[in-house]
Amino acid sequence: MNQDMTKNKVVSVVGAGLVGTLEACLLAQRGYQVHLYEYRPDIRTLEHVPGRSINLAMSVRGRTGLRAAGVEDRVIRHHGIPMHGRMIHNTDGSTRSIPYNKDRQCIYSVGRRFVNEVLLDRADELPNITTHFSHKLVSCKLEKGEATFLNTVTGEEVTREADLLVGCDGAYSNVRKSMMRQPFFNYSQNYIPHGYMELCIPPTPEGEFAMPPNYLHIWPRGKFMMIALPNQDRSWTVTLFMPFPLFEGITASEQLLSFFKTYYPDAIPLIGREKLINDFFSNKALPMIYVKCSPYHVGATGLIMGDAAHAMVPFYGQGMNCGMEDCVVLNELLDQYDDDLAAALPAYSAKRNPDAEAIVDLALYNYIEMRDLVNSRSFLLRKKFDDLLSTILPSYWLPLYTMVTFTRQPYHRCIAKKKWQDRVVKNILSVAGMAGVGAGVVLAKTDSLHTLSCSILSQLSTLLTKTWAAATSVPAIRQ
Ligand code: FAD
Ligand code: EGO
Repeated sequence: MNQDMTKNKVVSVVGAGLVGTLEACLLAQRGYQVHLYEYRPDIRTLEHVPGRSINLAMSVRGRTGLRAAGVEDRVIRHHGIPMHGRMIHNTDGSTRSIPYNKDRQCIYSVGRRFVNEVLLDRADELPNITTHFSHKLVSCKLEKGEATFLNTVTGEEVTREADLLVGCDGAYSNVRKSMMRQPFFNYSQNYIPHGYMELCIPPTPEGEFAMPPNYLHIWPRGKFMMIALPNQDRSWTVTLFMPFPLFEGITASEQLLSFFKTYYPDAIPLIGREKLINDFFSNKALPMIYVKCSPYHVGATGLIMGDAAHAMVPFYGQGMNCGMEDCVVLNELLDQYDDDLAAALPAYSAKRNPDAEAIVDLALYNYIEMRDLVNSRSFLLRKKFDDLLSTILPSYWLPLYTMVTFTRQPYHRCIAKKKWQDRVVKNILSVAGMAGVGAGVVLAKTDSLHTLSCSILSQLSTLLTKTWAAATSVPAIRQ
């Protein structure tokens, strides 16, 4: 790291959420003079933080980001609850659990607020970060690194010109909005028909978790689905996903109860009948959006990261993880280019865009898969099938979820490998089919047994050749 290149450079980071605060820390560690601006007041001073999803699933990509800022242990040890597998809830109230894998790998349930606070505390430890809360970005000139903020306490407007302006201002990013005027900037946003609502399972009267705590609980029901992640206070945050018209169709308490009796009977006593009714009708179902755009930079002076660059639907638990990995990738490129922003920013866009779009697609694909898994049995079956193959071929057959969640292989390579796996499975199935036909012929014409076994053998050798060809055509398969 070349502190001479950075110590006189000023960076404005917009948004002190999970990604902005981490990015501010990493830039400050490199020596930049960082100004971190946040629309909200300092969440550490608030009793209740308004906004989305209370807890999140943190996996290896997010942890790598936290480690770079020196706070991985603080977050994981003090605020993380390990989840070693999923627990699937059937409509009859019975449950089945499947561990993530044999090596006791796990994901962690972390409170959004805790993670944000640890990162803000870390930012305070770095003398070259100045935080500005209650500052709302109102406009910016990316090609000059300039941004204007409204101080929502005093009503004053302040403008800062910086060497670099980094937009980490979330899915509805204002920084991104101003990128849209740049030529060759491509952008798309889509809403999905589902909304989500957060409910809560309180601790038992004894102050214990009401369900086994070290699992991600899932109620797969086709078009509706529900999950629950544990909180540090031994409550659970339950997230109900369903199409908006269905949310809107539930207008009376009896309707809600009969819906839950049919699909989530075991959840009624856990949440509590009265609390369920209260919380459901005092909450609002929230929309889910995904965003793709490129490039992520403007010259050597503007950049967007995190949800601002690639908001995704939450069905893979990767939004925060991907955003934190963004910070790691940029850090590596700044190392590589000796903090020459004119070189590092285009390299970042080029490197990160295929991976960010890959996980946006994967999350969407999972949304469709989850929607089609109408019952717990189909969910379990699919997971067992994945596990079987990775037991047979442990070194290079990892289930997609495992690759995405427990490795740092680039997301686009996870997709390439999954496509290769699907081709292999298809070939195996087609050979098995042909063998089946062959067996039929054997029964009919026992005297042609020899011919037939020759034909099966030749099919098998074709399969092996194809599999080998496919394996060697994806260089990523052999790490
Ligand atoms: P944000 O967290 O949105 O932060 C943006 C910040 O910018 C905010 O503090 C905001 O106040 C500030 N801001 C906005 N506009 C302005 C402005 N004009 N001026 C100044 N400041 C501004 N991810 C996971 O990895 N695992 C999960 O399990 C998971 N579950 C999820 C469940 C749900 C229901 C949802 C909706 C998302 C989930 N995510 C999950 C995704 C995760 O929440 C996001 O990817 C992550 O919060 C992105 O961080 P960010 O810092 O880019 O944006
Ligand atoms: C066959 C079976 C194919 C988020 C199952 C694919 C997602 C998908 C929203 C879980 C875990 C963290 C999550 C698994 C699949 C978070 C997650 C999964 C949900 C919903 C979620 C898994 C927050 C998909 N990880 N996951 O395998 O455990 O499998 F159910 Cl609705």
